Amino acid sequence: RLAAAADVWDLRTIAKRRTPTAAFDYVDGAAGREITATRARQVFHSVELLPRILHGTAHSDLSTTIAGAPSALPFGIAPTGFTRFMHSEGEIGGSRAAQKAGIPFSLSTMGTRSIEEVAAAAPEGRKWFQLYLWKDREKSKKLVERAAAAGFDTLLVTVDTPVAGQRLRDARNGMKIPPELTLKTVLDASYRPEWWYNFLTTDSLKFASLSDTSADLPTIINSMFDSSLDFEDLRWIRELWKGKLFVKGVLTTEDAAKAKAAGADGLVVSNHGGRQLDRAPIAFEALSEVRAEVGPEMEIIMDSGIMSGADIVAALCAGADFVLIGRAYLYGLMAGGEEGVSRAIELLAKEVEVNMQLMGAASIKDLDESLIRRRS
Ligand code: FMN
Repeated sequence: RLAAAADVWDLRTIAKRRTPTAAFDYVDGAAGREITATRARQVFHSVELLPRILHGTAHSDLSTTIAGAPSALPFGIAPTGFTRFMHSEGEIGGSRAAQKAGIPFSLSTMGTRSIEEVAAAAPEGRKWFQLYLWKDREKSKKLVERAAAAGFDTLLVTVDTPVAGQRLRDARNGMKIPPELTLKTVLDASYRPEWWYNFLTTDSLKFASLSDTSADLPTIINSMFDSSLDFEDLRWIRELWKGKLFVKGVLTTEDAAKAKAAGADGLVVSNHGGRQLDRAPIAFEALSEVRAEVGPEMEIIMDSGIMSGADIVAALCAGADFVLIGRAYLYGLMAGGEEGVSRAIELLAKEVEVNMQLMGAASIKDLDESLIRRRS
């Protein structure tokens, strides 16, 4: 079944069938009217990739370096919370698939496996840790220290979540973490017995950093994290973390300049997949001005809206050094655990490769503005 999935959209179709509505919608949905999330995908439809004929590109090399170390592919896995809610293999499946593919895996502060468990699952893989700043600063400090001790090489500090975005699908579904057994969830589950079997027979109901009481997501996020976070805090984290540090959630040139001044090694230009501020700018469109602001040396990672290898190629041409995939990987996870994530990575990698060959690009560094054209 996974082998028959010809692209990430096919994995999404399988995921939808196999996952309870509340879990699928938590992944698939976004904030408000989902305007930013929708545009984040649509924007790629108006980018032309320019073919170069008779360019002698027999082979395209997809490997690159990011945050001071190699990656076999120009994309990695974005940090996502509550991943075992999507599939019982959760972060273990994701990190193993990433290790196998030779790409970085990012573990979220809201992850459902511990830093040490992920390190043990993928000892050879590159691991990044995503930090949300806790109200209790000691907790943040301890997490950062544990990530360093466990061999995580890069810290992503997410700054676009001072409060939880308003995700209307979750509100309508009455989505709770861990899920509550209600008539609605039990009925929904009767269509997806395998998901519930996996969920109830592993220790999936226990989430790493949370209590066992069931609550909706805004309550969880707003009670744990500090909405008064500012650039002083970023400087404090910069002092704590000796590895590479990227600020995740930058969309304007002003913020890019401030993050650089605060000592960030790189930026993740991202609108959180449209899950935070609906009507926020589109990451892809922000790329060239952010690049112009911070200069060619600072590394820029882009995410939000990536569903195909063509999207990845377009982002790299527009000024990103690297791309993260959020939902594209989670659709794979929901469709088939670790194997599904591997399938998503494989499909995207093949699409990147074929596009590069058709565009006459032999390596990732060949991808630049001259190979795309934006149509209005
Ligand atoms: N970003 C974080 O920094 N921390 C998180 O805990 C987190 N959880 C997420 C959970 C889900 C279900 C999804 C879909 C995204 C989450 N994100 C989180 C955002 C992703 O890291 C990434 O920015 C986003 O998914 C990119 O957009 P895309 O899904 O269109 O690829």
